[in-house]
Amino acid sequence: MLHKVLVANRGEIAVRIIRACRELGIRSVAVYSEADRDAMHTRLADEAICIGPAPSPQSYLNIPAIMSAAEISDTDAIHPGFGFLAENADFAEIVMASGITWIGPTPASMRTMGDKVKAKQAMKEAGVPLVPGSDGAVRSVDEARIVAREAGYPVIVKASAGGGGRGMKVVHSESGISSAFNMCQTEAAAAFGDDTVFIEKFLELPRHIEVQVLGDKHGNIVHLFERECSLQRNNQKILEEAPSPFVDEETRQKICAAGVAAAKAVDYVGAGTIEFLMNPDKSFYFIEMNTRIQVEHPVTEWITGVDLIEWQLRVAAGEALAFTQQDIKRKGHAIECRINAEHPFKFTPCPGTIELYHAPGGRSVRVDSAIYTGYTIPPHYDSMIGKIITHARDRQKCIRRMQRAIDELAILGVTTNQELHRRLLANPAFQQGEFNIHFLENWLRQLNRH
Ligand code: MV4
Repeated sequence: MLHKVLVANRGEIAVRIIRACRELGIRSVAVYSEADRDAMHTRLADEAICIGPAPSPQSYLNIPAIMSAAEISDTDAIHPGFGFLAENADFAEIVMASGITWIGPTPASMRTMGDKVKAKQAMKEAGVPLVPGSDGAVRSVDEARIVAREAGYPVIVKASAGGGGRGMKVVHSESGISSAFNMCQTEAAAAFGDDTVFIEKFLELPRHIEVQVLGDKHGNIVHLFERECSLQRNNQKILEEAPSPFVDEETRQKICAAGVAAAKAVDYVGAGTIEFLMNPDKSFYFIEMNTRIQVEHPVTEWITGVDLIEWQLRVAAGEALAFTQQDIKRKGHAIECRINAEHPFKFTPCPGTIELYHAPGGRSVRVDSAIYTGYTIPPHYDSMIGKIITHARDRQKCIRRMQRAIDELAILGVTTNQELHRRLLANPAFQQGEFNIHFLENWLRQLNRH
């Protein structure tokens, strides 16, 4: 097994990884910026090394500083968490070239999935359903016009190097195709240094459903069912759950098999997520794969009993999965509410000092956070300061449990989105499971009008 893991991240995910290491008897090394001297991950790790000033390009994205910290601490593996360097294949390669174990997939898997045109080609060959549209890159306005007419409007023009909602343009009729194509190409070149774009039919009322997969270095790959991630705003998820209230057993079997096929197509190692869009008729299509652990992994951990961070560490060390697909059973329902230090309805960030923090507890309530009374949230990073996760036998009980957990939560000194969660959990459409990726934004527009 691994002896010492450097955690190249901060916040609640760094704490989550440090805790997993401690339970496995692995020493942990935190790296921190000058703004994170008093951060929980800095305090909780066995060792902590300052890697630079507050701005992330000079600290959490500073590869030479992180590699120096790995060297002086005699680290034998690096866990990137999510965000920052987690999906940077060059970083993974540098780590491995230094004789350090990379806790994640191969750089080749990361590169294929990071390039959406390449990813879609691999998925096509693997028989994973794709959104109708261009077969690969679209190179000219004339080609764009032909492809869009064939797919039927509305269409969406996407940057191949984009993802997570960056570099996309929706086009409603042929009059808009040339400017959308040109803008998307120009913006992609500027933002990603790659002007490759492709076109898909724009799905108007889809849900965002994703499949968790886990692979080892011996060719074994399993899925851990799906998560419902439609409740988002500006491509930031607010509340996630597992299983999806919309997915029936037959559809579940199909979408999870598609997730495994997608992972197998790139010989996937570690924890990964295949994102799909699902239409109201339950047809579903691959959109992208995230080659990292995700924020919402706890809901999957709770319905399956599998510790995903533990298995990231084990498979990185070369262990084979100790279970097969048939061993993984789904039990009950789990919901996660992301707690952000921001205005609950305007979404402006609210950094500052937490004067009082009281976490909810009790039966089947989990809190993953990196805050404490007296902690000052720095303004330099993400506004997500923690997550509350609840589990129960069924969705209704799980919602009730989350309502009582949100009511117990007390954070004074900074404004959080606690009130947004209270309102959302009480919403009849949410309670009925009747929503798609546009629901939250439409509902907020209504709320803000009154
Ligand atoms: C789409 C789509 C509709 N049709 N593709 C946004 C994030 C990136 N992962 C892909 N995205 C979308 N791709 C087609 N063909 C709508 C979105 C989309 C979206 C997807 C998932 C979750 C939230 C979203 C919010 C806006 C748009």
